[in-house]
Amino acid sequence: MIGIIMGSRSDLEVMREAVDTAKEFRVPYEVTVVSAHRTPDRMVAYAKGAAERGIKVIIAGAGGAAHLPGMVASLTTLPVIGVPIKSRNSIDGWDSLLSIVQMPAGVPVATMAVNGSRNAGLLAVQILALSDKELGHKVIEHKEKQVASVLSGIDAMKVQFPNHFDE
Ligand code: RP5
Repeated sequence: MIGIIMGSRSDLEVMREAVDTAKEFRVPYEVTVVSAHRTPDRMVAYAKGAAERGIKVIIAGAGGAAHLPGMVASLTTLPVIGVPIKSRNSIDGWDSLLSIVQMPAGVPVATMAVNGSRNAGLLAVQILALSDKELGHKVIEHKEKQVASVLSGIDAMKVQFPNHFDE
């Protein structure tokens, strides 16, 4: 199961893509709000109980002084994927990005791009696929579909630009 958490309900718009990715790959998930600053006790309870509840990987999105992913990573041995959120009063997302990416050695957080919750979902799926053959096949299929979609875009461009490169 993937545990998807975010610092505020206002982060849901961005984090929805991580949820949609879990749904797309039919991976069980759990979603909730856990704030490092506003509900610190809930954060400790969540992080400490996550493995026992069957969570294998945690996706944590947060904006501003985004301490949630790092603090959760400090409280669990599960892999934590951080999504820096460009929230309302943010400094263009830089505040969230730097708060999440600059972890001290010993407490890793796999930091995605700003608002990169699609990739957070995909990375979580790929981690789960290491021990799930069927899911591994779905990941390969997804990559193949991606290639096919780029190639059909190239075909469409060829009509417009006759001078092109072919492998
Ligand atoms: C952070 O503060 C949250 O992750 C959110 O991105 C930001 C703003 O939260 P709200 O004031 O909208 O609840 O903790």
